[in-house]
Amino acid sequence: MHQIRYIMVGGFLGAGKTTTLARLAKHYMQQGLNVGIVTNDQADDLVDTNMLRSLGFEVGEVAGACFCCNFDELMSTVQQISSKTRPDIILAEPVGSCTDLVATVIQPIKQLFDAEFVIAPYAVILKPSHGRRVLQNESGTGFSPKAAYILKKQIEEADLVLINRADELTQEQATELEALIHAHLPDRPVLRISAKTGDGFDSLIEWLAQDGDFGRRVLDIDYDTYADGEAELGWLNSSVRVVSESEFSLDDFLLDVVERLKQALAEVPAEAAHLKTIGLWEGFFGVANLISSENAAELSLPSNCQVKAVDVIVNARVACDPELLETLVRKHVAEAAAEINAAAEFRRTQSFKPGRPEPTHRLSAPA
Ligand SMILES: Nc1nc2c(ncn2[C@@H]2O[C@H](COP(=O)(O)OP(=O)(O)O)[C@@H](O)[C@H]2O)c(=O)[nH]1
Ligand SMILES: [Mg+2]
Repeated sequence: MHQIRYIMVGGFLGAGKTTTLARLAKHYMQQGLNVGIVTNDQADDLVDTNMLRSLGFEVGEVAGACFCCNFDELMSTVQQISSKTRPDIILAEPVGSCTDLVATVIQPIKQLFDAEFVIAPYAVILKPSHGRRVLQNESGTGFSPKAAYILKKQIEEADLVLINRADELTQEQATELEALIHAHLPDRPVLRISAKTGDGFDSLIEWLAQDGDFGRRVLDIDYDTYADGEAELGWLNSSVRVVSESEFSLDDFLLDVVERLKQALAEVPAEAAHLKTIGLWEGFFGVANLISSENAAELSLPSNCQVKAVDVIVNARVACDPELLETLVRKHVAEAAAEINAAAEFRRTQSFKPGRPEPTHRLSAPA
């Protein structure tokens, strides 16, 4: 029977999951394999889905609840992809504030859909900026201890921990991060990668190709702490049409939105876990990101195009009240638009605190 290799890559908000999956998808497709990607969020209008589709990948989306709480939809989304492309590989990106995915996603796939899937090693990305501060138990991480608990639990259930953004780290910084991981998780395999440059991907691909009994590290986890930690994040997904009388640079506009929000959040202060925006118009697209207060706003995928109108999606996950987040997003998108003599029409905005995770399944005895 044709079996699908299920590769899920976890990690905190802004760790580099989507960038990693896009690079892996490209690699597997170049090998002649059929690949489907499944994205996930608590609400609709995902930057990730739009970006991955714009890059030409086959993407299914589970929106409205995380994989663990909407397991059946994860499986039906995989089935939909299967009916179109007969995938050899499914790449899945869970929500960056989720953990306990071994017990609630991997083990249910293994135990309920054993004949259809092969489970690859579960790799979890450590985000250097927040990761270092959390693992050092530093105060002033921008997150409460409960939100920090989630980041720690995420790497605890990994078969393989990935230190991403190796392109930005000195040898010393990478060694320090590795030592911090090993202080928490002695003997856990750690790999340094850069999803941006592709460094370390040969080893990652070798790792992911292994057959074996992976995805078995079921967590001992306190769901009250986990739920409280998640609920401390303000979540916002907005879609906005921006129209001007004259042409403007799409890339400058996207970067301006993120820079204005970075500054506004620093004034509150409120720590951004991940703030991203995509602008789409007539097949062109650009993406801008902010992943922490200590990183610069960056144009991660330039469109290199001038437009008079653009559909913009903003996804923000910030340690603050969702109403405040919505106020700031509306204000600064409107101001960035006014700067280029454009009008911003907010079409749909969802802002909220994530609800308590209530997994569909929780299988604590590994198969
Ligand atoms: N410099 C650098 N930037 C990266 C790397 N991986 C991801 N990024 C950037 O980090 C931001 C968040 O990445 P993304 O893949 O969206 O993170 P996700 O939230 O985990 O899916 C984007 O701006 C990426 O371009 C990397 O290895 N090096
Ligand atoms: Mg992502």
